[in-house]
Amino acid sequence: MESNARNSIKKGVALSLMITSVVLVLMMIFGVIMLLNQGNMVKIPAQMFYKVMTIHGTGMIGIAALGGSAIMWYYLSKYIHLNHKIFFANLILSLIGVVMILTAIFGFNFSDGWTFLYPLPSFSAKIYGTTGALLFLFGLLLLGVGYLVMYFYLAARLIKEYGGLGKSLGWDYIFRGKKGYGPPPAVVATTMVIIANSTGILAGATALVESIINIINPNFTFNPMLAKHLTYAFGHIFANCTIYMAVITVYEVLSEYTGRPWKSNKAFLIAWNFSTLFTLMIYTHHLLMDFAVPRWMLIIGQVFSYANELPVMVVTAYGALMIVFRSAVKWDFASSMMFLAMFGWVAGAVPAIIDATIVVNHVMHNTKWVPGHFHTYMGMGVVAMIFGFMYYFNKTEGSQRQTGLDKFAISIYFFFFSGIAGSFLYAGKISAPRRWAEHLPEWTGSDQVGAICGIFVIVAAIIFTTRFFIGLKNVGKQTEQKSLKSVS
Ligand code: HEM
Ligand SMILES: [Cu+2]
Repeated sequence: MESNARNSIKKGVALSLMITSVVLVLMMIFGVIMLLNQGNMVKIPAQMFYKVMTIHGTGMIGIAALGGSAIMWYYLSKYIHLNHKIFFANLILSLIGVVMILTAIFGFNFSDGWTFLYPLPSFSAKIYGTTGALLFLFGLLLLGVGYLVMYFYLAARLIKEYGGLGKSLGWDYIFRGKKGYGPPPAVVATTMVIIANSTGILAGATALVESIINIINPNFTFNPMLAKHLTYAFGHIFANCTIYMAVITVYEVLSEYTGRPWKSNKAFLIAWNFSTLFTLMIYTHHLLMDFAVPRWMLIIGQVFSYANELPVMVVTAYGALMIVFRSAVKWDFASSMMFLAMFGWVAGAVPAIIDATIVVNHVMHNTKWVPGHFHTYMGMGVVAMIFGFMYYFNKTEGSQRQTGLDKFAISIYFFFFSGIAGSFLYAGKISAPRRWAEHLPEWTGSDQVGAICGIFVIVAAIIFTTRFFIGLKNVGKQTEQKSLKSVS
């Protein structure tokens, strides 16, 4: 029974990873198309650029969340019993949402960006008709509902197993002096994500419903500033949580490869508690340019943005160094990816910390500096963790064997992704604005460098993806053999 349930989860995880890797490649192609256009190497109509930008942003964030969820389910199901139907329910709702979003963009000209900032969707509904805007907003809402169902289910499971979310965040050890180690890191991280992301999604759903009502009946209007708060609370938290789900595989892979368990000591638990709190507080760094926002809120946004990722990043990076130090770690695709992804995450946080400073933000926030920051931590952090996990999963459940091609692809991926991120940061430094289809001649050089790097990154991603699909052939057989072994 138990191993059957886990097998169904593995199948779900394999399916999600297949979808994730293919969509990643497609979205990367869209990314290169944008750069080719900005760099005047290929010309597409401006509206097409914004459609591509909308699908690239929505698709990338969505797929990072899907890949992260696959990681979370795979490891969490090692510790507690999970019902695979919930995982599939989220997957199906997500896919329906994605089809609606694609139809909105390419069938009905919706091109407002993934952040759907009110009242933009209402404006575009007036220009291009309500169908596109409504399809997009309902599609996102459906995605959000899928995730909420999944998080509420996981919350219920953790409460049952550990006696409360406080307990699964290790409060017994932090506040009540309980000795020993807290729940497994996978459980701690999942609890954090449940709390933060449910809050974020509820905020986002409120903003979505507001927009939908406004489009259906324009007499209902809403305070745009409140809508911006809700929208960015959602956007910030949802994007952030992708890494908090994906990082679970760093803990698991490094501890397995070194043969040293990654224990939740007190520092680890405290760090995750702080990050839970800070992640909820700091979205106001997206509103630093809005003079109507109370000053104290902006100060919270600034001060705690500095502090936000630091605790978890520090315990994770330090923990990763310590667990590997003088261990007999086997360096293969998975462990190297995890290690490099730690570097990508840390490197990506630096420009964010700079940007979260109010004075700098006024100059930098609408430049390509910001995409420079999040492409670093998402591309070389989250997505690298997902690719690393794909390899680990395949090696453990399928038939993946390391080859020279894999090593080559890893180097290509990191080298040229640094090129993309560097070209964005440089464009930010020379004041190229973000989200502009047309660039001035002095900016196009950085776009061209970015586009060329992007092509190499796509090549690496195609290698990862093809290798993953080929290795998956044996997933069923291997698990059968393994469960036979565990029976006998
Ligand atoms: C080959 C890799 C990639 C390339 C070439 C690429 C390129 C781009 C470009 C040119 C933009 C628009 C920048 C501007 O504002 O002018 C962009 C935006 C964005 N990208 Fe990427 N990207 C890549 C990978 C990724 C990855 C891996 C993620 C996340 C998992 C991601 C998430 C985003 C998001 C969220 C936006 C913001 C869209 C918006 O402003 O509404 N990208 N990307
Ligand atoms: Cu943010």
